[in-house]
Amino acid sequence: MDDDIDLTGPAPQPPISVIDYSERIPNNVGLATDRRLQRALESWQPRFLDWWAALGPSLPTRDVYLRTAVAIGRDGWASWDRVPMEQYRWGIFLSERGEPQQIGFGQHKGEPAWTQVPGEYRSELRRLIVVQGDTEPASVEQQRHLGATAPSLYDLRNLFQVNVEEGRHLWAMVYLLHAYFGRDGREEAEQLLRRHSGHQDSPRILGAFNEETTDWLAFFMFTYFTDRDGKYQLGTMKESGFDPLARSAEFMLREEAHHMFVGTTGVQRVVQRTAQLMAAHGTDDVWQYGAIPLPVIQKYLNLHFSLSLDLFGSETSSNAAAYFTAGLKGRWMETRRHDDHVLTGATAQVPVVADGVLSQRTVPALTALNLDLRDEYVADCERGLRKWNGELAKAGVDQRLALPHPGFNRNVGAFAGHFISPSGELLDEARWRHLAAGWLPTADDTGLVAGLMVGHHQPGDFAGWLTPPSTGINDLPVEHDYVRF
Ligand code: BYC
Ligand code: FE
Ligand code: FE
Repeated sequence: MDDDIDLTGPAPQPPISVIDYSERIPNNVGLATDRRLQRALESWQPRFLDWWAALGPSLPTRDVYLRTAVAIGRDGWASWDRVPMEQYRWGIFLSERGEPQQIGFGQHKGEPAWTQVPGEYRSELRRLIVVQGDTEPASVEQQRHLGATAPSLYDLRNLFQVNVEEGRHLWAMVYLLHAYFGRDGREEAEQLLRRHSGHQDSPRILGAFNEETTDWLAFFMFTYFTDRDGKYQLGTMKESGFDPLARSAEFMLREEAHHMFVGTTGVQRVVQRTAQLMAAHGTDDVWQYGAIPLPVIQKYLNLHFSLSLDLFGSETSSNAAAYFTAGLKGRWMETRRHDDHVLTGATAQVPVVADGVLSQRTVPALTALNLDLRDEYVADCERGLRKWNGELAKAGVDQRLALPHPGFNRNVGAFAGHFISPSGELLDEARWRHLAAGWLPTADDTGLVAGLMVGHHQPGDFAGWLTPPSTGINDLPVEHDYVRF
C-alpha cells in the first residue's frame, strides 16, 4: 500500500553498498573479517535450516517468485527471481547511515550512539532483542499450514514472501545476539529455535504469537494488525541509541511494508467480494454464495485487533519508562516530536477502570509510553478501516466495519479482567460471556470459514470468497505462475 511504504522517513543517501553474496551468509556487516562471529553464525545456520524444514511452510513447492535483499541503498534494494524456498539467501543487513549518529532522546540525549552494548543496560537491551526475535519465527510457525488452502498462487507467493522475510528478521536479531552479547547471546539464539508457537512447555514469549492462525482470513487480519505491531515496535527501535539495533530495525521496516500491504489488500478483497454479493442478492447471508458474511469479518477483526493491542504491554509501564530514559527504545517518529525528548516533567492520561466506570488518570508521561505507541498504532489501523468501508460504500451496502473499543477482550493492562463490549460499555462477566458469540469468532464461524478454504494452485485461479488483486507482483500479470510445484 503506498501509504505503508515510506516507513523510514527521509533517510540519508549513503553510497549503495552491495551485499557480499560470495559469503555463505550474505551480509554487509563484514563477516569475512570476523572469523569468530562467522564461525558462530555458520554453526547456527544449519539449525535454522533444520527449524525451517520442520516448522516452516509445509506445502512442498519447486520454486517461488521472491524478492531478496541485495543492496542497502534506497533504490533497487531487492532482486526478483524464482527461488527454491529452502535456498533463499537469508542474510544480515544493516541500513547505512551517513554521519555518526547521536542518541536522540532520554538521559543520554546528544551523546554519540553506542556501537557496543552499554554495560549498564545490557540485560534490558538483550531482553528487547530476544522478545523481538521470538516473534519472527513464531509467525512462520503459526502460518505453516496455510499454503495448502491458498486462494491463489498470487496469495501463496505473498504468504511465502512474508515467511522468508520473517525468517530473515530472526537472522537480524540473532546477529545482534551473537555479535554483541557473547555466550548468553548465543544461548538466547538457541532458545529462539527451541520455543515454539503454542507449545505446552516452551511457548513463544508474547500472547498473540501462541494463537492459531486458523485460516486465510485470520492470516490477512494477522498481517494487518499483528505485523503492524511489528512496524510500530521496530519504529521505536529504529530510534535506539544502540546503533546496530537501530540500523537492523530500519532495514527490517523496509521489508515490513509488504506485510502491511498483504494485510490491507487481503482484507479489502474479502470485503469487496462480500459487499458485491450482498448488493447483488439483497441479503446479508453470503455463506450461500461461498463468501464470508460481514459480521464474521467483523468478529475476526475484533479478535485480531484486541490480541494485537495486548502486544503493546500495559498502558502504565515502568519498563517503558526505563527503556526510553536509557535511550534504548524511542517513540514513534521521535525526531518529529516537538518536545524536549526527555519527558521528565511531562504528564499523560491513561485509562482506568474503577468503581464500575471507565475513566482516565494522570501519570508521568514517561510511564505512559506504551500507550503513546499504541495510540499511534490505533490511528494507523483506522486507515485500513476507511479503505475497507470504502468498498462497502462503493457497492451500495449500508453496514460498516469498525475497530472495537480498546478495552474489548483484553488480557494485558488497565482493561484486563474487565468485561467491556466492542462499543465500550462496561458489563458484568456473565452478560459479556453471553454476548461474546456475537463479537468473537465462534467454532461455527471458523468452521464455516474453514469450509471455504480450498487450495487454488493453478495460475489465474482464484477462490470465490475474495476478489482477485487489481495488479500482480512486480508488474507481472495477476495470472502469473508465481509458485511452481
Ligand atoms: N504477552 O511493563 P509491561 C513483530 C509482560 S511484533 C506476554 O506492561 P513492557 C511481528 C512484560 O514482558 C513486535 N507478556 O510491558 C509481528 C513484562 O514482563 P516482566 C514484537 C507480556 O515490558 C508479526 C510484564 O508483562 N516486538 O515484530 O513495557 C509477525 C509487564 O510488562 C505481554 C516487540 O514487542 C504480552 N502481550 O512491554 C512477525 C518489541 N505484554 O518484565 C513479527 C520488544 C507485556 O515483568 N518488546 N508482558 O517479566 C517490548 O518492547 C516489550 O517487551 C513489550 C512489553 C512492548 C512487548
Ligand atoms: Fe518481522
Ligand atoms: Fe512482518
